[in-house]
Order: sequence, then C-alpha cells, then structure tokens
Amino acid sequence: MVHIKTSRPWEIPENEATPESVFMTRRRFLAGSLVATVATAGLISGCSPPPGDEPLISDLEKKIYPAPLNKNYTLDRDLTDESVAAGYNNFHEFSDEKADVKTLAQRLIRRPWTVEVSGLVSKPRTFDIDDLHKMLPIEERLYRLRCVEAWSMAVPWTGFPLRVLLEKVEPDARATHVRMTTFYRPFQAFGQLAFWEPWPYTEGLTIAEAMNDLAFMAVGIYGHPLPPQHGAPIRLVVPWKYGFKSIKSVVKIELIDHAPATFWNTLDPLEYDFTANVDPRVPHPRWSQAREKMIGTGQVRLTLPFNGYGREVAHLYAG
Ligand SMILES: Nc1nc2c(c(=O)[nH]1)N[C@H]1C(S)=C(S)[C@@H](COP(=O)(O)O)O[C@H]1N2
Ligand SMILES: [Mo]
Repeated sequence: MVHIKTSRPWEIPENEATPESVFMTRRRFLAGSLVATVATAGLISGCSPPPGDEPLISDLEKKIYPAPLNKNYTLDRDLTDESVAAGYNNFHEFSDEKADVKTLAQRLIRRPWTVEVSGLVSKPRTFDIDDLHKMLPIEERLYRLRCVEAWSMAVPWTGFPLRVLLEKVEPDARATHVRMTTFYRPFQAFGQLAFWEPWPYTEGLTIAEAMNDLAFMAVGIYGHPLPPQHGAPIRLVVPWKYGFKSIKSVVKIELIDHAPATFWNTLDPLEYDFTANVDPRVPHPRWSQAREKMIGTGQVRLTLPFNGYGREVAHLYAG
C-alpha cells in the first residue's frame, strides 16, 4: 500500500520481511470465524460502547499544544507525513492488518484513564492521565522509529521523559527493571479475544534504560493528543530499540527485580529478544536488518546502529 514498488537491487522483497504477526494470523484463522459469528449475532456490538463519542481535545490539552520543541533531538531525514503514520499501525489488540488499526482502534475508551506506578518504590501511586499532563514538563521531540519489520518513520512526539515519572514514586535500590502493561479490554480490542496469546501486551526495560533521557512517555504526536491507533492516551517511545518495545496505551508501570516476560518475547523468543536494540549487523532470523524503508516515500536507507542514538545509549551496553 504505502510501499512503492521498484526493481532496484536494494528492494526488500515482501516475502522476506514478514510481519511480526505472521504466525498469529495463521493461528487466528479458525478463531476468526468464531469471533465473526459472535459479532454478526450482535453480541459484541450490542454490549460495547459507541466509538468516538468524546471531544478530540480537552481544554487542558488545548493549553499544552503545541509544546516547546526539545532541540537536543534533531533528525537526519524528513518527517513522515502524518496521514501515512496514522494509517499504518501495528497495534495487535485491534488488528494484524496495519491499514485496519486506525478504524478499529476508535473503539478504545480513553477517558477516564489511570496509570499505576508501583512495585519496588517508596511512594506507589495511581496517576490520572490529566494530572500527569498538569504535573510533568511536556515537550516535543523529533524521533526516528524503526520497526523490526524493516520499515521506519520519523515523527514528532509530545510527552515527558519516563525518568521524571519514575522519580515521583522514588524507586528503591532493589529495582533492576521496569515492566509496562497495556489495557486488557477484549470487548473494545477484539484481538485480545485470542485467548491463547499472552494478553495484555507487556514490555520491559532495565532501570538504566528507563532512566536514560531518550526513554519518553508520549501523550501526543504531530502537535496534538495521540489518536488511538498510536497508543492513546499514553505510550512509551524508546527510539533506539525496535518498535515493538514502544508499548502503547499503558495502564501500569512496575518496578521489579528481574527481567519481565514480554508479549513478543513470550510468543517467539528466537525472533524478538528482550533487549531488541536496533542493530544492522544482526539479522532477524527471517530477513536482513541492514536496510530499512521509510513508510510513505519508500526511500531506502542504511539502518543505523541504535537507530542513530549511539551517542546517547551505547554506553549502556559497553562490555
Ligand atoms: N500495546 C501494543 N503496543 C505496541 C504494539 C502492539 O501491537 N500493541 N505494536 C508495536 C510495534 S510492532 C510498533 S512498530 C509500534 C508502532 O507504533 P505506531 O503505530 O505509533 O507507529 O508500536 C508498538 N507498540
Ligand atoms: Mo514493529
């Protein structure tokens, strides 16, 4: 769809870069017809809320956007068109088809919304999403995002560093890792009806990664609140790692003393490792990671170590 067909030698053949969801799709084949039958019977549509019946932007948000740009993070390429980024989304809670996520994700109820920050901390707390907007320094950053599927984009996020949120709860010295969890609402997100998959989606970082200035909690994109397909109302962005680490629609952040199980690593540990730093030298078992294709333009670029953020994060992995 957005991939421009060419016959250049650098082209990544479609069958080489298979979506993360390829085996999910296969296993979903049977269950899909069951879900379709139930939906047709009106059971699901009858008991779920109507989509999109809330204001697009609250008065509080109107005061925040546009947020000041953090000039520490500049780009080596043009921004991806918003219409492209907002219509090509991995959000398996809603669909394995990137083009369908935008429509299906409108079902997600985004208010009220709370984020629990707990575990090995002195001051565990559940934050209302609007309070987070009021109490944290909101800024805009331009980041690259590299999906493990060998496509990439460059977008402006609005949000705050994860570190400032963690400091509010005072992590204790025993905490070695952070685990984040997405909502579990199978009647808003039909993908979660696939009961054999490890829902809700979880992801994790080491404490050092979470405290790095690059680790960002986004509440907005392109100068306005996140639309649901990008992970409203709040999601992680860790741009030196493959996109699947940047967990969407977060409801819980726990400080723990071990590396947590994560969604993709549980499904397929050989293909999706916990650390998942962007590295052009390490091929995915099913395709090369040496190059990437920008969505929208189809421009092919050499993939950069740490997605170009080595200066900020390479020291975390030295030795
Ligand atoms: N909860 C959740 N978070 C998720 C995903 C998902 O399926 N569920 N997909 C990930 C993947 S594979 C990518 S590439 C990015 C895509 O983010 P975007 O749609 O905002 O570009 O979200 C990540 N976060
Ligand atoms: Mo991805």
